[in-house]
Amino acid sequence: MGQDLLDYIGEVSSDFLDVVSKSSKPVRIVGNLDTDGITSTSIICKTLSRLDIRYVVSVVKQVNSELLDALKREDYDVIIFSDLATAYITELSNEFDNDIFVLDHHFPEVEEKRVGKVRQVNPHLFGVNGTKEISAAGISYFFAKSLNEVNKDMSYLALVGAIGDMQEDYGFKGMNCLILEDALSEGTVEIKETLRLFGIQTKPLHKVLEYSTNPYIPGVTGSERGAIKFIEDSGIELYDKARKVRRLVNLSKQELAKLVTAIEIKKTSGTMAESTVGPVFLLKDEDEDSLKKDLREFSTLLNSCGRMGWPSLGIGVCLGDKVASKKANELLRSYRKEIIDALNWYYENRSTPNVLEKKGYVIILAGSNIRDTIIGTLASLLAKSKVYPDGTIIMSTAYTLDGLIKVSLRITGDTDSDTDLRVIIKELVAEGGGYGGGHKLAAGASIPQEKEDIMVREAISSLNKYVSSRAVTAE
Ligand SMILES: [Mn+2]
Repeated sequence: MGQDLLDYIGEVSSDFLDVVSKSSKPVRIVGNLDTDGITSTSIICKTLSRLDIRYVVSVVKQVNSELLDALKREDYDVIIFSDLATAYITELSNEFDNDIFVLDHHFPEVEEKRVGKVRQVNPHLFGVNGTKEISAAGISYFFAKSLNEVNKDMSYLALVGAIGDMQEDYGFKGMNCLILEDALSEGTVEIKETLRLFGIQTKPLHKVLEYSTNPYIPGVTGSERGAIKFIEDSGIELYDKARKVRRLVNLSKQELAKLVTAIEIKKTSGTMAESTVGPVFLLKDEDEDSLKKDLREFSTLLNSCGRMGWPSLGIGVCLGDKVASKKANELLRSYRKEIIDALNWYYENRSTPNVLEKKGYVIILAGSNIRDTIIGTLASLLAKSKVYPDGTIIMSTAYTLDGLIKVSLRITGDTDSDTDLRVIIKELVAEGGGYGGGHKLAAGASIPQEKEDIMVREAISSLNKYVSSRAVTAE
């Protein structure tokens, strides 16, 4: 599985050591702002520290011409990009004289593994699905492992990165399984079969049910009192012998079965509750109430660091810094609040020109009301909820501080469709200026604010065209 890719990573890592040994300067690392970017960057940082190689690191929202200009003015010999720069291979090769390593999994535009002094380590070039089977953290992990087997102890970080990029769906696929095997054999991670509700580690049992939106449990979701009564009615003790509120992970198999049955009965239709029983991945040595215990919560914690403008804290968390972890926990609380504020703004604006609801798509124009790093999360939440029918395209936009509009495209429901949202992004950028890219099911762009009217007009015509062409194919 992915052996060609692993062989190539082996070649690239010795190539890397070779160029580093000839340089007297630190290695320059540039990573992406999201969970996958933060974990992949952290894996590289620790790997270099272990090799006594100095480095300078930054975490950025995206590569653009300003970033490239800034990098050109710097004085380094070797640059590593993690979880970004795939769309800039040609520019990097033409305009830079550095030895460059691009460890990424976004869809490649250049087919060559090496262009001049730029090495491209990308799973897609080896027939490995970089959208579902390995993330940038996974690529960085295999890079780290081929430099030194001791780096296998960071396998769990690669899994956190994969989770951040939504590559975990009741388990892992493809090369992510190889990483999971390493984590299990290292003994860092254990798997538990339980209700896959969020907060099973950190939140009291009744709080987990109160906050559960998937499944939505009538009379329980959104009601603390309802949740407590529901648990008592199911015949499950809410408190342990020490009179402490229990957590979902503390329930026995029988109690878990009771709870699942109770949820099944409470829900009026479907078997959603049953399908929410599945594997959760836990860090063995982490405290029960730590936000790093459940790898999915770990992923959310890092994501909030990035989105709230503190990616360095995320790196600190990955490298095991206690102070960083404490600050990150506080940041997560503010992040959750901002997301709830964003959701409230959306619901309040549904019948205004700020939220254009059309056949097959929705355009959300948040302006300065929602932070540009939160708007994509709002779009993802709406895509996962049942607010719109399956197949609805959600386009959300918000202003950035540097005069741009951040645009995110998502689609509701089935993720295996033929939809390619990058097609629409390309048309928007062609008319409105700026730049864009992403994945088939999650794409984005940055467009100058003065082009907002043109962008909206173009989006409507492009989305209308797209929606009607899909309707024809469907028939
Ligand atoms: Mn990624």
